[in-house]
Amino acid sequence: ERSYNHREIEQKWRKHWQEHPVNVNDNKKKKYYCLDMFPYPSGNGLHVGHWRGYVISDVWSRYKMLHNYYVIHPMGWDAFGLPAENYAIKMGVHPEKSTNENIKNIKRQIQEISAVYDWDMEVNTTDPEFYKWTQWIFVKMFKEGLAYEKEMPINWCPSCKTGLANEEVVNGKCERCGADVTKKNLKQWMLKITKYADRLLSDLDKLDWPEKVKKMQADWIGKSQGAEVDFAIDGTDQKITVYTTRPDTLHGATFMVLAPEHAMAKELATPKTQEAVEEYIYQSSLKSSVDRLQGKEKTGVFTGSYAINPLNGAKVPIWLSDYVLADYGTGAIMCVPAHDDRDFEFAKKFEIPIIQVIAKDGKEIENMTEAYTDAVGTMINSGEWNGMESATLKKEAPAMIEKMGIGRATTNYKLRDWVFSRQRYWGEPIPIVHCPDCGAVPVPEEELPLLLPKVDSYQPTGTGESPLADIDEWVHTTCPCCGKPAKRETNTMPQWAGSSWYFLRYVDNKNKEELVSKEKANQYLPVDMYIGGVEHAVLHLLYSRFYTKFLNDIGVVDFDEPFIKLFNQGMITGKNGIKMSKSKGNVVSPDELVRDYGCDSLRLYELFVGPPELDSEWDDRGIDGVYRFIKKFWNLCQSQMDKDAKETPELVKIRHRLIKDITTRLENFSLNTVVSGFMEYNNKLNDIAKTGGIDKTTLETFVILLSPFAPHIAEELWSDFGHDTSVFENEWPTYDESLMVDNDIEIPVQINGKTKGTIVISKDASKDEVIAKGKEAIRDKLTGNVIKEIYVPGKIVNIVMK
Ligand code: ANZ
Ligand code: ZN
Repeated sequence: ERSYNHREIEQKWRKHWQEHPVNVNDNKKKKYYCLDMFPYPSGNGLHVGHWRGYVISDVWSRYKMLHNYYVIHPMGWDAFGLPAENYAIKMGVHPEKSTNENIKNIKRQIQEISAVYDWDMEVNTTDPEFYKWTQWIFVKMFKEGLAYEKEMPINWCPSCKTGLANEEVVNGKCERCGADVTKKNLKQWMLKITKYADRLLSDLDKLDWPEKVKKMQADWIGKSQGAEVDFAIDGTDQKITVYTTRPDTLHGATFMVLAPEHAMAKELATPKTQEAVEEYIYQSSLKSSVDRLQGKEKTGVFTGSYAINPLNGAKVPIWLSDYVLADYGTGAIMCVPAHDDRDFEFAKKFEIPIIQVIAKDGKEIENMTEAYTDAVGTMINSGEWNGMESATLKKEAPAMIEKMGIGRATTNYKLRDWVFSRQRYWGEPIPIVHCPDCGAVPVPEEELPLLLPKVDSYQPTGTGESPLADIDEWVHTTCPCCGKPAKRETNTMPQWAGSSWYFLRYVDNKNKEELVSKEKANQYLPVDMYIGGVEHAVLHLLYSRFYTKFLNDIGVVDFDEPFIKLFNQGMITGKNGIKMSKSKGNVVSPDELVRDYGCDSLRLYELFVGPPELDSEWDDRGIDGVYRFIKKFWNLCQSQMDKDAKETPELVKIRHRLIKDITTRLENFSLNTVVSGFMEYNNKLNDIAKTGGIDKTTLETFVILLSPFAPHIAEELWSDFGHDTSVFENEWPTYDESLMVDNDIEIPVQINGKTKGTIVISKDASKDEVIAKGKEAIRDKLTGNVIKEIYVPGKIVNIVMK
């Protein structure tokens, strides 16, 4: 009998699979596209947390292979962007060099997982042959009017010295470095993702994604329905339009608030208020939008002007306050302190009247201590609307307002257009030339890629210009349109650009003519299963859906959703649930674990640590248990291999139960319980083996079931069982419920009424069979003369002795 030597076996099979790939496209099989969120090749290498997602996706891929699919399972590198650039600056090496070194190291580490990645499909977002198409998509968007320039206050990270998308600002801080985000006025390239807001929202219904993620996307898109209402400015012929989702409360509007950035904010000031108004506008410009929304105490300034409520003619003061955002709705609101929390707080602080217009139980509240925000109750203090139900009115008011000519029904989205420029070096140059005569002109498609010039100084400038602006010979060019001297755009694209479409490129990564051929796209896409961390629930997944819809619209692909099914794995954390990171000093590298226990054990342990969708704490010591299981199963197989034991009804039953348990748990992605299931059944079989033999079919079935999880040992045992094919050429075993029912009963065996043992036997066994088996079980205790053998059917065997 051979003992288990993981190093030898794993080396042997890795080499073998390289020479004889197990996942081959014979053009007859159905396709299955199982995609990992591709890694960012940072300098720290992989830790056991990164392994988790890759093991899950590989198990799933191999499981699909065993269902006779050709599995598209590619891997690549998302290598442009801030983290790579910051790392390069810290280490004092050029980002291209450090990125390539990091890729090499991480690729080696990923190969240790022994996943069935098809490295011929590899892509790298910083490869000119790849980013040519990232730029091409931008040019197409520009031509379709979806990419445009706009001067606007953007989120600015003073530490990373670059602009950030809204999505990259978390609680007012830079998602990358944690610095407080401020505002800066810059001319930006924008992508009109808002044009797709409705489709991005309604098509969520088509997706087999976790509900939680769909909800996060829906909330981010933030569709709301209401009305715009026009208020005249007292004493002028101008008007201010507000956006409200509660037009039913129009009679209760006792003041109006404009965002400090509102175009009319300054004009509304009177000589008396001018100084205070300008100071307030300046102070607000220093705050980020999140700070403003979460600001603890309301601040504001009275402009000195009044607006006229178009419904009842009431004269209401116009204030400025930073709780109103300039870029949502119309940047101006009518304030109903009785029914809105923020307005209530503001009115209390600045002593503005509060008029209740919805009565909950028909009664007016004497002294309101908080706003009543439900649209439930009867209208009061509302002129002709008195007595109506507020919920009904809320729905009908927009149309009524439109009829009266004082406003119109509108829909608003929280989703903003995507700020697409970064003032940094390490990204795809935006392929635009600025011509004094022709304006912004795209680089001709046949001239792409527009290469990122090699420079020595790639540190951020902090001026709001990218380091590319310093390269004169690059910046100065001629206009593709009129040929006159012109300047290149010097901003680069955000990190998300390449990852928004990379999954399309894998299947046709060497195509020089097209981003992806129609034929390949239709053959292999969309992605059937996408596996990655939940931290990408909004950003990356929303951008990818937007890009796919755009490419569908311009005829590049025939589908409009990229990822049919999504699985989000939880994080592996260090002790006490702390995220693994170099700075916390709690990073566990897979390298030593693979060396000491083997890839198969680490793969199983990655799954065993906990439910895959939840965060799980890592404890190195636990891997021992998995290793023991593998060795025990190995030894069982080795000891039974040449025995040629017959299958018994009990073994058939166990086999079918094993198949069912593993299959249903795997289908439910309950991968940790798959592993515990293997352990449980392994123990059962070992117990049986103590007194009898295990038939080959049962052991081979176990090996096939184990193969997606621990591929090396499965391959080795499969070959030990005498096969010269790969274990992955099998079909996933199926089970038969009827063979799983319990036909066996347990019967105590007694001598003179005292239990001496038990037997397990078919409930249909005859009296003679039962008694023979019973006597056999207590043979060494049958020392006297047997005078009587009693069998109470299904209950008891009693041997009477003298
Ligand atoms: C009057 C009113 C009365 C409101 C009431 C609410 C309750 P969502 O669902 O988020 O779309 N609002 C509109 N534009 C705003 C802006 N630029 N900044 C901050 N707040 C703004 O909410 C829309 C509601 O948020 C609008 O309805 C408006 O206040 C406010 F009892 O108008 B409401
Ligand atoms: Zn020109």
